[in-house]
Amino acid sequence: MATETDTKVTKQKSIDKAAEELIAKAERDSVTIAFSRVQTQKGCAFGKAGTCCRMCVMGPCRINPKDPESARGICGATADTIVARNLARMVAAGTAAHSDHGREVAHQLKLTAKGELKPFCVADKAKLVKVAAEFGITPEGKTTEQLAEALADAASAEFGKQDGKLTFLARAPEKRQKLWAKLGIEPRGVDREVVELMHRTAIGVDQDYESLMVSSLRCGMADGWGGSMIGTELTDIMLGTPSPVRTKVNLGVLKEDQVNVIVHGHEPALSAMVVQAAKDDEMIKLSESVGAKGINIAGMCCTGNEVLMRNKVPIAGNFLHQELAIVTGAVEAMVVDVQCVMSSLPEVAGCYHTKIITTSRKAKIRGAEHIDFEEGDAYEVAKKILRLAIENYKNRDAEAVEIPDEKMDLVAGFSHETINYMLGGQFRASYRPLNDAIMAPNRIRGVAGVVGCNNARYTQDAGHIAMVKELIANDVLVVQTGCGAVASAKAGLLTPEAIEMAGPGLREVCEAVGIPPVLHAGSCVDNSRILVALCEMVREGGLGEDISDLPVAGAAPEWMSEKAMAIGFYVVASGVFTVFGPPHPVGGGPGVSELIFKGFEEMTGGMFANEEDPVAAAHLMIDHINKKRKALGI
Ligand code: SF4
Ligand code: MSK
Repeated sequence: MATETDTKVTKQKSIDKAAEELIAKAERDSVTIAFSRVQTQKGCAFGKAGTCCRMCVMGPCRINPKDPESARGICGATADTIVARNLARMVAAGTAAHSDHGREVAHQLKLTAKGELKPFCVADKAKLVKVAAEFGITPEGKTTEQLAEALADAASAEFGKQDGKLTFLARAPEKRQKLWAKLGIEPRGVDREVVELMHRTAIGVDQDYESLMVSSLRCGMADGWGGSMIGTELTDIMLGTPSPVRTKVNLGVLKEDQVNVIVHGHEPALSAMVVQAAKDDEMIKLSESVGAKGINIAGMCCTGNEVLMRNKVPIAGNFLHQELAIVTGAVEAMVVDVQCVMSSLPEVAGCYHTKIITTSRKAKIRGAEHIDFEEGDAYEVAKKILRLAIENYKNRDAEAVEIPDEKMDLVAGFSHETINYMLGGQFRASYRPLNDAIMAPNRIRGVAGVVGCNNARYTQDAGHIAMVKELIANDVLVVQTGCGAVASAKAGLLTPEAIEMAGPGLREVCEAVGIPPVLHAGSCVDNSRILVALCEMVREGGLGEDISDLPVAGAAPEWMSEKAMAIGFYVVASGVFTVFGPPHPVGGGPGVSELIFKGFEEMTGGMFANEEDPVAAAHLMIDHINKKRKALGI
């Protein structure tokens, strides 16, 4: 049996002209980047099918279903057990990542409340009061800081809780909550679900693939309704709840005559401070003293999405743009925190003059400079980072600079609260107009969440753009987060002008309300905003009693991260049909495949599908939306 997959690496590397230009420059500069490494990393057929087990050192065991002699691992594990364990570990890792992010935000809110993380303060007091109430904490007799500290403690306790259930589950429709209770997938505490799933997947523990998959649903729920939701809500309280902003996207936002600093990763607190410090007179003067005309901050990946929505900072790109930004030769510093930061950055930076600065104790990279950001004076840490970048400006080789001309306008910042206000107005905020537009014939057919990453094995952004265009042309309102949102932004789909590409019904509504047909709702953890929006749609009435009744669907057309798998599991557990582009690594487990692609629907009302062709995938979503419309009699 072949050990290499037949995974084709698509010939066209990106549909983004800026990427094409810089991929060519990297080649000329003899710099190895993901777009070149993917040509030599062929992958493994067993890994792709999910049938390689490394849970103990008697292995690795690889299951070849066509060969009876290798139908089981040494311990007797079947293909389905191995496939389920591997998939479950992806969910556990993805949940851990989002949730440790959420935990960090809770910790930062507590430090802020105690005045130990300067100069942060509570930015959204109204949201603080509202979220605190959900934890049973009243503002009476408390200062804003005391209330914030009490909420931070309560939110932190959600991670270590051993019994009961997560507080935010109460946001879901009653029918959904009852179903979760019946299925036994209400997460007790975030950490408990991750630890238990890791335990279950160790050699000789849970060997029943169905039991493993149900536990994975519960663990995923701990992400979406736990860690991620805490991350989103507490970040809003600390840094401000996003509202629509208009700015620019793509590598053309870098400036030839300024000190360029890119903030990259997922946790935005320090980056927000870097943005603020870049406006400091002292820093501007310092940049002028080295011959620059100021400091230009640009975002990347989800830290980029966060500072884009709250600070109107232009965003230089999505996941596969991170190395390309360095290849421009115009970036003085790339400041990274956690997640989706390529290990290759110091090596690529070594070919130019860029400084890679890690800032989280949890995420260090050999060859990068580390500046710790944990507590104390964040503003001083931000200034220290900027000083390094400014000093580095003199090392820029003007000959090596090539900034693509590509940049596009975008509107971002559609938090659940904003959608509410925009649809219903400041004084009668409501989802009623959205529900009415869905219930009316020939207006909005339904809503799709198109989220997730870039994947170097697929043409960058092609899946996102083809899918989103097909959906809006068929009157489906699209909500996006993460790198998918950035892909659409680069293609001009996040502008009000994109209504030209929308079907007549969607176009009419977007024109009336003044929104683009594709809404940027934030970063990866902000998929929790989509959950809240779905709950509101049910609560508003007329579209059924549960999330699974809604004419909605989800997709991750270019996913690659374990976090995307965790998101998929909580979205399906919440009752939403979800299509992944790159296939789930379950091809070697017929039982697991049958369960996640069919059986889950009977259990949760949601299920997975795989479809690599983005237009065909869009039609799976549209068919599902039509099915739900029919069931609702609309
Ligand atoms: Fe092989 Fe079983 Fe060990 Fe996995 S747990 S490596 S299947 S012996
Ligand atoms: S950054 S998880 S590549 S969306 Fe959130 Fe992008 Fe995927 Fe990372």
